[in-house]
Amino acid sequence: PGPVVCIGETMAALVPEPVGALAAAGLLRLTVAGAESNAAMYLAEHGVPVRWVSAVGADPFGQRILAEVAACGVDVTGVRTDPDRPTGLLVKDPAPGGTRVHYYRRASAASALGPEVLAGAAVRGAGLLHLTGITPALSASCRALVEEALTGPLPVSFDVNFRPALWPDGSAPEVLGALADRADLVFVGLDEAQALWGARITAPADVRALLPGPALLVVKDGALAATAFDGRAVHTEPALPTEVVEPVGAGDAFAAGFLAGLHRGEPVGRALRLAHVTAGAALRASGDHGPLPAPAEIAALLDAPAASR
Ligand code: KDG
Repeated sequence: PGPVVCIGETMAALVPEPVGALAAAGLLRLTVAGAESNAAMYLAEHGVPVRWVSAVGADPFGQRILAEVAACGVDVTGVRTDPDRPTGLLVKDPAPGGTRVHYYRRASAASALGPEVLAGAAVRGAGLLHLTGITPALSASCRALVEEALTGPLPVSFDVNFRPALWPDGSAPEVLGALADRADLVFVGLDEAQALWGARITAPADVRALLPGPALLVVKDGALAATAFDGRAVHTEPALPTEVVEPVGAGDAFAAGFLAGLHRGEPVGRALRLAHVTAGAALRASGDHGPLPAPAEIAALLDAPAASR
């Protein structure tokens, strides 16, 4: 198959170092954060040919993002540099119950992306488009991009990635539900599905009942397990116990691991396992992107019987 093409915004990201409350921080470490480029970076590290399509400002944050994403082996030739709009910024405020994120991204370079990128050279020959529910919240043109991708000829993988701060008008349940149901492969958290579509959702099967469209639906239940519905069977894989330094980015890593597994021709259960292994790399890092285990360790984790993992 052709390369995976990930499309979406990436921001410069500041995270307190050592990890702790932003209001008390002395030092902020500069990293890179963007759901789709995070996925692209992990995909590249798993050896999957991958391109990232986006826009950054003509500024040092944009240069830094391009350099970091490219350093992982991602093709960034489809990222345009916008002379008139800045790169967005995200600041993390880690707390014991989870990380709060503050966005400075309105009118950013990437918010001006639109359906025209789908006709660009970087999308030509793609085997799969990977998009998330962040993009339709960014602007009308970004939403049109996602809509058009879902009506186009290429298969679409869609990570629901509900970010409440991006949906002040409350339209997320309807918009994200309709988009997700038209994708070929969907990732969604059980807690995220509950937040979007109501407390009556208590199990992965309830999410499937709401989203019958995707040929493959993966429902993640946090640190417990993930369940995939592929139209024929239901596959559940327990998560791997790991230290959690800072959780943002784990969902993107999970999606990349799953897509990498499918790309290698692994059965769905092993692709879920590779997804958990990849998520662990993000969980153990203060930024969104952390190092993958060595290939031999990954292979051992994939082959280990469930009880010993
Ligand atoms: O999944 C992690 C992303 O949410 C983070 O990297 C920032 O892309 C981001 C966003 O828009 O929240």
